[in-house]
Amino acid sequence: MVAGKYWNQKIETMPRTDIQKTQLEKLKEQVKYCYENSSFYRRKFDEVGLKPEDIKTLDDIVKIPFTLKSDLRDSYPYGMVTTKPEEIVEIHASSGTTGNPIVGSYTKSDMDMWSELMARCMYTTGARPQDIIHVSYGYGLFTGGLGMHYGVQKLGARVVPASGGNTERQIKLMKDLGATILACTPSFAVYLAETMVKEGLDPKKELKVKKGIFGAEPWSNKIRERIEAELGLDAYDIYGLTELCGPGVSIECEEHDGLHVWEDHFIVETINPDTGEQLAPGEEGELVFTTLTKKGMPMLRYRTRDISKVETQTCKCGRTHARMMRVTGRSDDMLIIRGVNVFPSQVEYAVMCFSELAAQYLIVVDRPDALDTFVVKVELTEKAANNPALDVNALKREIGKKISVVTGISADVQIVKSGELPRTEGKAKRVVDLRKGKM
Ligand code: DLL
Repeated sequence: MVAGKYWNQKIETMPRTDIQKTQLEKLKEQVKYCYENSSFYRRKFDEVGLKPEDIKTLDDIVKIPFTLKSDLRDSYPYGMVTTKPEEIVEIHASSGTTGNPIVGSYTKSDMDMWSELMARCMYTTGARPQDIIHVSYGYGLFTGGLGMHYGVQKLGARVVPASGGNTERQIKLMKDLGATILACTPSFAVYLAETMVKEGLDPKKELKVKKGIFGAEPWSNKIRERIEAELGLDAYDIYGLTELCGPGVSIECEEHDGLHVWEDHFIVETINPDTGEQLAPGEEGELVFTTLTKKGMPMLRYRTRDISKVETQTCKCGRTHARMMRVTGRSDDMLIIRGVNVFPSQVEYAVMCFSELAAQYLIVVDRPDALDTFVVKVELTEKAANNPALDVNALKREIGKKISVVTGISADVQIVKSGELPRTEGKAKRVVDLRKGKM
């Protein structure tokens, strides 16, 4: 069993010069591997006349073309896989920009790496084998539930795989089974606290939860303070994305001064989202990650669209791995609603499947209480509006079903009068996000 402050002291506190040395060795290997095993990367390299041997220093990484979400969409479902099909042992997925999800393909060694990093993350928050970890991230294609699960198992603690939904039952289970750590989205944590108060329960008295591992969506310091005060716990921010592995790319330590990016497995850069130019540590920009050890679906310079900045000084906790500061927003139009990534283009795709609907639509997202609401307003075409035989309620249900299939969450569909949705001469306004300022 691991004892002491670190899960892997040698790696976590390695001098930065050594981190960079290993990163360079692994980068060269990963680049060569991609060039030799992926027609996608070979084509990208050939287009700019780059050969794996041209990567001689870490600074040479800027020569590598970016990989974009659209590259994953265009190569759906298996085009980015670099191994033999039979070596892929697990699949996860998150929302793509249209009908097709972003698929993550994992080999056995990728699964081992992911579990190891998740165990390291948990240990960094102070989780130990004697803990009971209640996981309310969704289980299934989403990486949240199973990612946490694999980490807890590797750590040797007890996992309660509660998954999402049924808040009352979750509260009962947390109480009865004695959860000491809660892992869920920050918005679910707020909702849980509110539900307990509504039920006349004081979370601080009823629960033994001392820590929370929260992520999958942006959250402010205000939300953190509220969760900590209401649930009486110490909150830790965890970050990750399906394209890289899922949760486990970075996590806060007890200093709560940024999230340590596990640099023995990832190179993190920040870039100017408009020019693509690499930025210096401390400058705010878009996070770009390169995987160093992945086999099933390696990512070279993957543009996350997440806005943050990276600090490289040694942390007070003694860890030397760079810290990304809390993600403050995105450089694209992706919304995160109830922890699920939603692109306006997905809603558009769903709406356009109905010939009864006009091309106008408006997404309204709000957070009246702790949980996000997701309203999609659509208009009928003139022809449909004048059709007395049209069953509007049935149509609404069908639209709702389609949106739910495409985005993975249910929407409140509202059919409004023709011409009611705002028209603009310039760029159409498709999203009204009323959550801003309520976080
Ligand atoms: O959300 C993985 C995850 C699960 C992370 C559980 C943490 C906890 P995706 O569904 O692929 O993967 O969504 C990735 O979610 O690009 C960010 O925009 C956002 N995101 C994830 N973690 C954070 C965080 C998972 N801590 C996308 N803060 C990312 C802000 C986050 N945004």
